[in-house]
Amino acid sequence: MPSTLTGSEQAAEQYVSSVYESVIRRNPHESEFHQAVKEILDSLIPVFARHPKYMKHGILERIVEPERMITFRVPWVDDNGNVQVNRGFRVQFNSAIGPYKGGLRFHPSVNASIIKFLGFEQIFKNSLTGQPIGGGKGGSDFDPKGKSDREIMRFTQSFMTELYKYIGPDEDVPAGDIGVGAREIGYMFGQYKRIRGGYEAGVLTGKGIVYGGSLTRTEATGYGCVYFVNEMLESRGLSFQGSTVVVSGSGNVSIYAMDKATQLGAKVVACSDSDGYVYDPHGINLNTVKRLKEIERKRIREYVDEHPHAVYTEGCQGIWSLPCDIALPCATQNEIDADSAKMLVENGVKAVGEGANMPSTLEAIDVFLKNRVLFGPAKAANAGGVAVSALEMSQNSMRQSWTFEEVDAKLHSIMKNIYQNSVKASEAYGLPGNLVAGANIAGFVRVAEAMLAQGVV
Ligand code: NDP
Ligand code: 2IT
Repeated sequence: MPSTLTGSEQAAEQYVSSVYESVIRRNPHESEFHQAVKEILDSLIPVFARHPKYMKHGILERIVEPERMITFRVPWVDDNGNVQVNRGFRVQFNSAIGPYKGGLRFHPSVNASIIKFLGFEQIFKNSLTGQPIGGGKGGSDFDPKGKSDREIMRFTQSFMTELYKYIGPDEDVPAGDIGVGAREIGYMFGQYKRIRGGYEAGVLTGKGIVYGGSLTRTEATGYGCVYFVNEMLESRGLSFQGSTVVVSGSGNVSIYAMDKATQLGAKVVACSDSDGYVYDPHGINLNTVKRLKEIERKRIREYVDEHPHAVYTEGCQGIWSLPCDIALPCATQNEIDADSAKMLVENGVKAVGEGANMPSTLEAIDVFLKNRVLFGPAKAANAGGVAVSALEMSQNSMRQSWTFEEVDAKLHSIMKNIYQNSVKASEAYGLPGNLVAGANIAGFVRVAEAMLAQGVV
């Protein structure tokens, strides 16, 4: 078939594929990082074709290379007196538009590839929020499951005893992610404060309300995701009202996505954890999930003990076989593959909003876009969490705290802006309806302009 690409598009495509090949060569065996890079790079071909200046100044070669990648030993003593050793990570990916900002993940699957994919995504997500925050991410292969509270404290203190050297309110500001919530942030803040000998409230976000946290931060990612999906639905005259929703996961993002979807009149019929999923035809009882997960730290299978009409199924993948109008993947990366995406489409899904980071494989995204499913990509749809983290930093700098309603209103307007900017960018490059491309382009251009202005650094 003859190529329909113009000369400048061909040049851009060649340039992008040569950068992608070098990423694979220089970062072998990092499949998640390759996947995140591929998604962005493919979207940027029309941008380079139209603006060759970004190629000339090596923006892409620089943006795929972290400014700094730190790995460190985290030794700690468990409750049986045994020495345990975990590995800690922090990638400081890009500081063109602000201090590095991004969460910390504690999960046994954490490795350099996972941290780099998350840090890379964070650059563009943070840019989309319109806030002055660069991209970073960190974490450890520590598994918090089954650990006592004292073990969690000893581990997080040891982790911070190394990490503190690299972070600060104007340098790098971590927050939570999988396995890191208010409890872990509290212990890390305490240790940081003790080592530094000063009260630098803005060094971490997701703090407790009594010591500098922001109202609405706990809810922000899940609420923001639903606000974003709501914008997509409205563009086709649809709404959450009366719709059936399936939400994977039962952690922070999932719980508050379920909360807001329910507030907007939807019935959430299923949620999950890494063991399996529950289906409740009456609608998931959120008070039960919150108590089981936020307080008792139990498994989702225990939901059916209190709601006998609900059904628990072992294995988390099967949740995507449930018919629904709206699917919100809020657990982890690559949880929706092409087969799951096809099943969702066959069952009539109208919208997918990614609360988790990179929950859909590249093949699954193709299935959604080809079938004209409204698709809210992670870096746009889940940006509400980090956006409110940036608002927490602002409040800390001003030594003020805003009300829940004030922060929620700002979050809502940020999510609307992200939606509109993504739509505009997709249309400007001839890809209407493709918010994957729109979000990638809008996020990229702001960072690229800042990098151009700041010279080759
Ligand atoms: P939590 O630790 O609070 O919850 C994670 C949930 O996902 C749990 O239900 C967990 O089940 C499930 N899960 C984790 N790993 C897997 C896995 N490998 N397979 C199946 N299920 C899994 O984390 P969050 O809610 O904070 O994070 C969820 C997702 O949202 C992540 O992708 C995160 O990067 C992303 N995100 C988080 C933000 C935030 O503000 N917290 C902001 C933006 C994105 P189990 O308990 O069994 O492990
Ligand atoms: O993936 C994410 O955006 C987060 N885990 C939140 C990061 C933050 O700094 O609030």
